[in-house]
Amino acid sequence: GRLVAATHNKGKVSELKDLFEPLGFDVVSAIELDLPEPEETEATFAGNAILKARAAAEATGAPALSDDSGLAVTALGGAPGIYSARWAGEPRDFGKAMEKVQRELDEIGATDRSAKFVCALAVVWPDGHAEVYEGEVHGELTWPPRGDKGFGYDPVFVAKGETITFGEMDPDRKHAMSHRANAVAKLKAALLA
Ligand code: ITT
Repeated sequence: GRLVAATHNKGKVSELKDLFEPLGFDVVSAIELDLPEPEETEATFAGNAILKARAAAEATGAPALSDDSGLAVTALGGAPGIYSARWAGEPRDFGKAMEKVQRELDEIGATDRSAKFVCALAVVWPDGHAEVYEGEVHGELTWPPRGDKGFGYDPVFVAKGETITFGEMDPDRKHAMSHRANAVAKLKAALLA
């Protein structure tokens, strides 16, 4: 059936299409549908994910899938976290956002460069029922940024056991190990149960 990807982020739309079309869903994005972008007023990834999916489900009458995600840096107390997109300013500049992370780590002389990506995927059905699944991937931050694949903070993130950044990695390989892939696996298990 039809599934609205309740996101305005082109990187996420492309990853969600790659992940859900093989399951037989006809994925159409909030960008294609020209849906308004709701303000993210919740304090958690899961809260914001449900808020975004609910807005799209209500606007379209179709089931909606949203993704709220971000980078949580251990030495920064989990920042930027739910503010990961907002650290890139308006219009979004992730070069600046990555520099801000690096500057803040320098300022506190951090030796711990561990970080994780977190992804909360929410599905809201036309009857209003909501489900949310979270996935994570742990790794280390590198500097300077490397690679032009992926999006967002990918060029500074090296997943545990890897030597290249997500920005240097083939999309298929990222999709097999990412926070989004881990959340998708939980969602798939629930949908197919
Ligand atoms: P929507 O709310 O419309 O979905 P957004 O970009 O504003 O788009 P978020 O509020 O969830 O989405 O912000 C998440 C940010 O975290 C995103 O803009 C990226 O910079 C970063 N991020 C999330 N997943 C990522 C990934 O797989 N690789 C790199 N950065 C990622």
